[in-house]
Formats: sequence, structure tokens, C-alpha cells
Amino acid sequence: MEAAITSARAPQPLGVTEGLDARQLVEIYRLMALSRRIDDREIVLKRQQKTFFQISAAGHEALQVAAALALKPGYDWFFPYYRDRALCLALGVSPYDMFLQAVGAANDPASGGRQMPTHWSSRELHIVSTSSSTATQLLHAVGCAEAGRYLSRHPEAAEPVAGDYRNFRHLDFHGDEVVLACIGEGSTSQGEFWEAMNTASNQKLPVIFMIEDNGYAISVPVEINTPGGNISRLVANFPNFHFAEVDGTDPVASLAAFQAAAAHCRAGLGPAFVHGHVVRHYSHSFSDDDKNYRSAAERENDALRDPVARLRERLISEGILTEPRIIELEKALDNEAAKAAERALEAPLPEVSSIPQHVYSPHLDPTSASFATESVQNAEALSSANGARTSSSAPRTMADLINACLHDEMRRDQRIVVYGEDIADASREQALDEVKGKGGVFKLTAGLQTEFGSERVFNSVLAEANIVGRAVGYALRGMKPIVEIQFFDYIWPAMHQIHNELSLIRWRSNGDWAAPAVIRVPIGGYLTGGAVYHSQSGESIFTHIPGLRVVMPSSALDANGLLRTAIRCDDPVLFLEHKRLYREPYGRAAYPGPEFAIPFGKAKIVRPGTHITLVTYGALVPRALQAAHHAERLHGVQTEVVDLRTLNPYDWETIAESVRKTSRVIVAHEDMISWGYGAEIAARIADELFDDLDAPVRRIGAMDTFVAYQPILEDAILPQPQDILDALVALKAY
Ligand SMILES: Cc1ncc(C[n+]2csc(CCOP(=O)(O)OP(=O)(O)O)c2C)c(N)n1
Ligand SMILES: [Mg+2]
Repeated sequence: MEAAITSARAPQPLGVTEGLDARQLVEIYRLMALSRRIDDREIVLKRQQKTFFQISAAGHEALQVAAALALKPGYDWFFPYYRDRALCLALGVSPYDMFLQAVGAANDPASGGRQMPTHWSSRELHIVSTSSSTATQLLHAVGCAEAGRYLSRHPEAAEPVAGDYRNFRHLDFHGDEVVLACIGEGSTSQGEFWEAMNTASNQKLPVIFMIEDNGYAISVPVEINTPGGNISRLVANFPNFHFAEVDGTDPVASLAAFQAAAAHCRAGLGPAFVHGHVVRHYSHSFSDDDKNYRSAAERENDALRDPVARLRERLISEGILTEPRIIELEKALDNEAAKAAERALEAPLPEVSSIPQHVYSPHLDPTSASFATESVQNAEALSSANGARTSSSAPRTMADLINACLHDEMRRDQRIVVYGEDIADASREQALDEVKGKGGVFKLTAGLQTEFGSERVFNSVLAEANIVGRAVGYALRGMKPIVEIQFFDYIWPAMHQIHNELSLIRWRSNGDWAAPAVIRVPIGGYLTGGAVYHSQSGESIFTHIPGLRVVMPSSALDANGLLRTAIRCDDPVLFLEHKRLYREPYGRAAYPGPEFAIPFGKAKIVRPGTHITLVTYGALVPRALQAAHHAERLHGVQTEVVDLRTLNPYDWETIAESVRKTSRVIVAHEDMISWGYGAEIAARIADELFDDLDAPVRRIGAMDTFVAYQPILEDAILPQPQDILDALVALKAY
């Protein structure tokens, strides 16, 4: 471990210029001063109400320019945050492109008018789309670094392959690439910061964490966010890091720090932590006024550390530029910023019709017939799940056929990595000589590590945001992470990543970036003793997220075919596996072969009928079938049971066709009834099929509580076959 402590926060003379010639210093000044001028011009535009938001890099320019100059755009990878104008300018984003963001122009290359200004994106420069969420980007940076390392060790995985997502995800990687991850000091309080530090450290990843410490998180001073007021002190014991704490208003000292950090990372020694003390020269954003919470003395003191003014003085005092020459340069910069702004104000605005573009992949439609590949059940297919080759004809459980699909797809596609909590056979590989292996708490990933090795199949840390955040990083590089969240009940720490990053990155970047990862999640109750934290449902919370495909099969064959589509498609997929169905006798099937796929958005009529349509999915499918059987036998009610199989997209045509035939419909699910998935389906039926209905649309779901441990309570809380039977009989009689 190294430490290079060069400066504290008090103003000090600028550091030595060794290694930098006059031309380089002038170039640094040009970039810093141009960044400031763009900020100032944007502030004017905001005052004139020609733009809609402003946040500046003012005071951070020296640190940011130094970081850019130590790294290679289009070669290294960049995960900036919203204050990184000078960084992105120095990497190659033009002032015009910045003003296009500010006006929200159609050709704003970062987002096409979808994101606030200073939310960066450039595929060419390897600047990954920035969100407003503080700290999420650090986990993407970690996943990105892991992907780069994997690909440089397995370049053959990069071959484009027709017929799946690989056709559209071209890879570009270098063995000594570095990933820059930027963050403010306040945001280091987020768990995702610590989760990213953990993995970067443990795996010696080439990530430079750049901490832009301006002493404030909006109005909250550093000592509130950081115990002791200095983040460097808190992280000092993380292994494998190179640490540097610098005066981030000094570009020369900052550049030296980043050069050393990059050298450490490129040499494969581990990550680096560059903590730069900067100033926030303006308020947090245009919407904030720091006079409300900072003393005048404090603000004046910070003003003395303005990096642009200090470098200007230095260029003059060291005789690098005369004052008239600097004024000349500054006029040229003013002019450049003004012209770029004027041009951007004339740029065409986005068409309203463009709004739905890039919610999902425009390249590959998972509902298309290309995913309707035939089962080869009767052929000579063999599967080798768990390493044991088994005849295809024996009925297999959902757990078996999910495991078989994972084996098949990993064999076919070297870009797949599988990780999650407890999913490996054994992290201590040597134990595998004498033990069977764990392979997941439900054994769904059994044998994968043994067959594909620990580089592709590994246990994650116990942190769900880490699992999904890294998957975003892997996927945006063009790999296919298939991750497991151990229980749906514990998906919530990853919700931020799922909602604001995984599902959103394609839309917010106007199609520049995407994260088509697969998240497998055991879900649901009926476990007898599963209780509050091992029985949850909540699928409608995820179908409410644009950009995310949500799948919930009820049979072994559907699970196999839909998982294959999830893996091969180009969208992120939440793959919900009902724990109660993993080893049920219901829905067992023969192994269908390694090419069997089922398109999304195609429901299955699992029982035909003419009196009532019963729309359902998941664990309610076998329960609905049981009820439908009794309804017919005891009451002569013929029920058509529709298993939706995928929840987003869902098969409206099949629902509508059935309801037009039966004129009576019940939507049934395991989740709580209020605001549940059925509410949307019922509302749409009432809206669009009103004239076809002979009775009100009914819903069946759990009580509006959590699921209790005591079986008597669990039975009462969750919908039972008897509840469905009663509803069928009542609706027929309506
Ligand atoms: C997860 C999340 N919580 C809250 C916010 C609102 N917010 C935006 S910036 C900010 C302060 C960030 O401070 P710091 O990390 O020190 O960066 P700085 O703005 O000072 O450069 C907050 C609270 C957010 N964007 N994301
Ligand atoms: Mg701050």
C-alpha cells in the first residue's frame, strides 16, 4: 500500500511544475477556464429561462482536468457524476454538445433531451451514461472493470454471434484499461460506495475512485457525512489500494496523483483512491443559495482557493503567459462558449413521437417468432445438468430444467457469468475434490462452477445492490451477467439499481447504453413456515418499471424456454421463479433440448373453457386448475385458465379473445389484492372489453398484509383453491 499525502485544505502555494512544460500548463488552463465559461454562460441562459437546470463544475476544474489528462478517452472507461464538466470537456465532449444538453435538443448526444445537463454519455469516448442517483455509478464501474479483465483473458468471447444479443453488443477492451469512478464526498455515505470499495479491493480491480471533496453535500457539511471529516482516513485499511490525498485545486499535484494511480491500476496491482480537496465555487446548483447556510467568512475563504484564478496568477507570475495574452485567450474562450450556446439554441427539439424509443431494445424483439424454437422432446436430446447426462424423456422438475438451461447457455455463450449469494459449488475450490458443492440455496446453479470454473461462476458478497450494480457494469460492456437474488424478500436493497439504472439506462441515454442482464429471483409463499421474509410477492412493483421485462413461469418447460429467451434477448429481465413450484409434481416435463425457447408475451391456455376466463400465473396456476376441475365436476362451470407466463410484456390478445368468448373473467394472483398486478389487467378489461362482459371483473389475491409463519394464518392470508372455486361459482351465477 502506498500513500502520497500532498496537501490539506488550506490555501497553499501551487505545487511544482516538474514534468509539465509551459504549453501543457496553458492547455490545462484553457480547459479549466473554458469549463468555467460554459458554466457561466449556462447560468445566464438559465436566468433567461432558455434552459431549465444548471449545475456547475466551478471549483472542481483542476482535479477533473488532471484526471482526464492522466487517462485515455476511448480506451479507458469513465463513470462521471453530474459535476464533471471539466473532466468531460478534457476527455473530448465539445462545448456545443454541452449546450445541446442544456437546451434539451433532439441531437443532444448524451440523452436526446431526456436528462438534465451535465449527465454525460459518449460511447466513442467510453463515457457511460450518468444518472442523478449518487453512488450507483461506482458499482457499474466495478462491473465494467471485471468485464474488461474477463474479456482481455477470453478475447474469443467477444465474437459477434447472430441470433442473440451478441449480434448488437460489440466489445472493445484492453488488458491494461483503467476505469475512473467519480463521486462527491457527501455521497461516500451511500452503501453503494462501500460495496464498490469492497469488491474493487478484494478483486484488485483497476478502478480509480476519484473523490471530489468540496466539503458540502448541498447544505450538509462534510463532518456530518463523514465521521472525523476525512474519507481518506476511513478507507485507509482497504487492501490493494493506492491512496492519494491532494489539493484538488492544484492541477499539477492532481495530475501527478492521477498518473501514479493509473500506473498502479494498469500494472494490475489493484484500485486507487484519489481524494481531492476542492471548493464549490458556486452554490450546489442554480436552485440552491449557499448564503442560507454558509458563513460569509467561509465562503470568502473558499473563494481564495478558486483553481481557475490561482492557475491564472501562476501562469503570469511564472512568466508562462503575460496578462494581455491571457486576456486574449479568455476572450477567445468567451467567444467559443457564446458561439456554441447560440448554435445550440437553434438546434431542433425532440419530437414528442420519439418518447417511447429505447425503452426496450430496438434490435431484438423477445416477443418475436424467432424465439419460438421447437422443443425436441421426442428427439435424441440429452442434457447434462449437474454434470450427469440424463435421457430427455424422463419428466424433470422446474428446478432441473432451469439448471439445465443455465448449463446449456453457458456452454453456448462465453459472455455469460453467473454470480449471487451461495450460488457457487464452493468458493474454496480445493474443497470440490471431496464435497458435492452448494450450488445455490435452492440448488438451481448446482454444478455450474464445477463445469465452467470460478471465473464465470462465483459467489458474490452479501449485498444485493452490489449484485445488480455490477451486473449493470458487466452488461453495458456487452457481457451477459445472470445473477441470483437469493430470495425476492431481499431484492429491496437492489431496487435503486433495478429501477434507476438497469431498466433506465437505455432510455436515458437515448439508446447509447443498455444493461440486458438477467436477474433470477426465487419468489412467493405457500411454503408452510416461510413466514414474512421468505414468502413475499410483489411483481407489480417491477412491472411498473419501464424497460424491465418480467417473467414468471409456472411449469418446468416454460421456465426452461423462457429463461433461454431471457438470456438471449437484449433487454434486462427479472426472472421470477416460484419456490413452491421448483419441485412440484405439477408441470414437470422432459428436457426439451438446448435450443428450446418461448417468446415473451405469449400466454398459454392451460385449460380450455367456455363459461369463465381465469387469468393467472405463477403458483396460482396449479391452484386455479384444481379449482376449475372442481367447478366443472361439482357445478358444471367450464373455466378457461390462462397462464400469462410473462407479466411484462403480457399477452393482451389471448386475454381479450378468451373474455370475448366467455364474457366473464376473474384475475387471480398470489400477491396482495390492492394495487396488485391484477388491478391493471382488470382495469383494462373493464375499459376495452366492457361491451363483451356479462358480469363485473373479479379479482382474487392475498389479504393486504404480510405472510405469517403459523400455517393457519398463512393459509388464510394467501388465496386457496377453495377461494377460487367459490369465486367461479359465484361469478357463473351472477
Ligand atoms: C441517491 C440520491 N439521494 C439524494 C440525491 C439528491 N442530491 C443530489 S446531489 C446531493 C449532494 C451530493 O453531495 P456530494 O456527493 O458531496 O457532491 P457535490 O454535489 O457536493 O459535488 C444530493 C443529496 C440524489 N441525487 N441521489
Ligand atoms: Mg460535496
